Amino acid sequence: MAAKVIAHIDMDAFFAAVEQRDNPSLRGQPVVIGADPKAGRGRGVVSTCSYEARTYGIHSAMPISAAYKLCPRAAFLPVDMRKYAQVSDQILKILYDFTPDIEPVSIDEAFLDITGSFHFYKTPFDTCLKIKQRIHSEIGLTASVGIAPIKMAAKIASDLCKPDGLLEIKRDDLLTFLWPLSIEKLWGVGDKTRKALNGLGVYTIGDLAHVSEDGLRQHLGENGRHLFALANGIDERDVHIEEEVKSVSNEHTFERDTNDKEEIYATLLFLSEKVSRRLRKEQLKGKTITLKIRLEGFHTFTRAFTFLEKTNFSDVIYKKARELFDEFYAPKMKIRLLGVRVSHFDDPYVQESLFENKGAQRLEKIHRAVDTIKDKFGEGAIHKGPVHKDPARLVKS
Ligand code: TTP
Ligand code: MG
Repeated sequence: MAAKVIAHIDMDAFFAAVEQRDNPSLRGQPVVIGADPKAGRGRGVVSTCSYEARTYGIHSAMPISAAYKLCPRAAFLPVDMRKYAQVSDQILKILYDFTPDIEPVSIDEAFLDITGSFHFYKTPFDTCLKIKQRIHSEIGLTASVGIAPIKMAAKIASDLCKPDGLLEIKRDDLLTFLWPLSIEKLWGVGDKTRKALNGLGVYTIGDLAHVSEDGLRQHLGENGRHLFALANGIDERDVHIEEEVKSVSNEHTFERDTNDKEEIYATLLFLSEKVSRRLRKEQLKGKTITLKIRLEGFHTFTRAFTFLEKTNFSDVIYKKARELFDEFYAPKMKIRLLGVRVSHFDDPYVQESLFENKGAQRLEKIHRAVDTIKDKFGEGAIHKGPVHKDPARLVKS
């Protein structure tokens, strides 16, 4: 198996760092992002906090009231997801300048397979230094980066060098790096497995690498074999890149065949929004919109339109889908199923900024912010235009 070079990048105190960037008076101060503390009686938890606040013992997921007790003078700020999602997108754009082989893991974290691209910047270390520098100069934030031949070690490395760190584990040093670490650092070792392993006298990754594989399998089953491989520096998981998508579509079958225009338009809007959101998630834009209409009796028709420019905006998709429907529809037709599809993509990694005007970029940001809210609070959180009478019926068919 050819040696891989994997980088794991994770932003430092992400939400808090964005707030400190945007408000200089917060820099160097304890900052807690999360629920409202209401003089120590607030409910809810800490999302994250600045490194200054961490010296007081405050950490993510702690009750906000406990954080307040530890440091009442800290600045307590609400979560501004819209802003953080925008910053996250900007960071991702920088990463795509270095390689298309990216697996975003969370809002502030991604794996990069730089095996085939690091030579542009001489070494993996220089490549990741450049990434850190660009994030710092263009976004105004610090990131920590781990480099290793396997994903797990890259993630451990980025964690160990925080904040603002860069740590490379070379193939020859991989086991020397891993073996002194506690087994909790291994992926897939939770509390239960840790206790089971401790019972076998296994405390470090090195201990695990030296027990018998068969014995481990007896105690832990298939997971035992997997952990044994990890402890020996073998992790076959590649950076997971989305497979090429040829089209993005969504369909809805009505419970009863309908000719109610209001219901039909609301369904088209719902389908357009879902397709639009999927497209943005996959970083895709398409030129062709296809409307699928099935009438009572299962006769199915499609109507398509190709734009001059690619889009992933729900309003554009909806408007065209509705036009196509109106052109097709004749009185007395009863509709059984509707589908909206967008296709005709180019290379998703081709930067489009040269062709896009500022207005389109702004619109895209707004769409992404809405996506984030829907991801967090569900499909019903935000509606544009007509609201379907009974959204519960509109679950994807
Ligand atoms: P993390 O990367 O885990 O934390 P962090 O970036 O704040 O700090 P570190 O320097 O240790 O990486 O999470 C990224 C963001 O996700 C974090 O800024 C806030 C959010 N988050 C929550 O909302 N709740 C949580 O429990 C955690 C862990 C994170
Ligand atoms: Mg982070």
